[in-house]
Amino acid sequence: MSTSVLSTDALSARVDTIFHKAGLNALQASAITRVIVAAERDACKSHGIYRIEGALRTIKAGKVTPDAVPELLPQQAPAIVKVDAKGGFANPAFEVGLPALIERAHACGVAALAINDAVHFSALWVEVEALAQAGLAGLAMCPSYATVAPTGGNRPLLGTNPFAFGWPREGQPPYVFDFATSVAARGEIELHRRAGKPLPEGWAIDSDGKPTTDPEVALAGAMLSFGGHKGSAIGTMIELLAGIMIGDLTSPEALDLIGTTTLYPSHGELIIAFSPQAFAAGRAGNPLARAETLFEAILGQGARLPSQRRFLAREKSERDGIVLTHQEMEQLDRLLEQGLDAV
Ligand code: NDP
Ligand code: PYC
Repeated sequence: MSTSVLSTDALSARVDTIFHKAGLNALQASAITRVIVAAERDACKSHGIYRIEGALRTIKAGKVTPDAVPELLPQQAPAIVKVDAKGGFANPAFEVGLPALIERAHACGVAALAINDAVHFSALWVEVEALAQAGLAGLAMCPSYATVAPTGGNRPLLGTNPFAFGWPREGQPPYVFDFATSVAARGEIELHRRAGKPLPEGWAIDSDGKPTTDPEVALAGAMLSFGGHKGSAIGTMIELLAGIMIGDLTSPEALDLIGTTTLYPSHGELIIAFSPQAFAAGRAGNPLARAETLFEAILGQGARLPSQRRFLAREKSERDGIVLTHQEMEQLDRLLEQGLDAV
């Protein structure tokens, strides 16, 4: 298979140009470029450059506001920061809310950022990593659109509802996990379809509720929650906290609004930041040092930490460049040349 190698800057320039040409303002284009390129750099293919096409389709369909400028809303409660994404992508809204979230979390010990009216398609680890860089532990979560059957059910209702956690570490990358609450992200099913590969068993059911390993059939049927009833309950919690509680759409409502899973859904997101130092104040031991003992014990058994693969991939990409296949390069060239006409 022939491949090309691009630096992070070179890939960013291409992706940013694609989005500028598609009509996004600089704020929207640069924020979604950062998250897509970061995913590609970290070998998170399900949320890397493959996501460009979906973003272009969503722009072309008029389902995202291309010139949105997210607004940090006036503070109504000391530990709640709210950003109105104004119909733009969630990523610039997060960047607008981040400084206030960090400041409030250090001041109050815990604070939350609610993002409303955002179009969402990205990985969440970027956000909890940004909090960890500021010395904060963080949780991030959002609904998606209805594609996952609740355990015991047989039709799409919950979203693939991602859930991410970050914990700061001194002198090394943070402890971060980030996963869909479905067995796999929907992007993984699409990547299997494109590669003509069957799905592993247990990922999905067909429209009659029977198990399937055919990606096409799975996309028309329903995905399954990870860990059965446990993932189903966590997915439901995310609908409650990051949908209903923040006054935004649930996954079934988001699908009803957009009417298709080929465009990106509009909904909210909830990010919670905790100051380990504030919570541990007055108790014995430094929380960050105690966490290291736990991580060492995990590693000591031969297990790996979540994100370890990703940080290694990042190191390699930063050292050697990002490797793209011939097909991926062709696709980038096509999107650069044809813009919205390509989708
Ligand atoms: P994965 O199953 O690929 O990975 C989940 C997490 O588990 C990662 O942090 C991963 O670290 C870690 N992990 C994997 N294997 C091991 C192991 N053996 N030991 C320890 N840790 C391990 O994630 P998903 O496919 O479920 O999700 C991928 C992305 O999709 C996420 O970033 C998520 O935010 C995004 N997503 C976004 C949605 C949206 O609506 N915006 C919806 C659904 C998903 P590592 O990366 O190092 O392998
Ligand atoms: O991969 O499940 C997914 C997904 C849905 C929306 C964005 N990513």
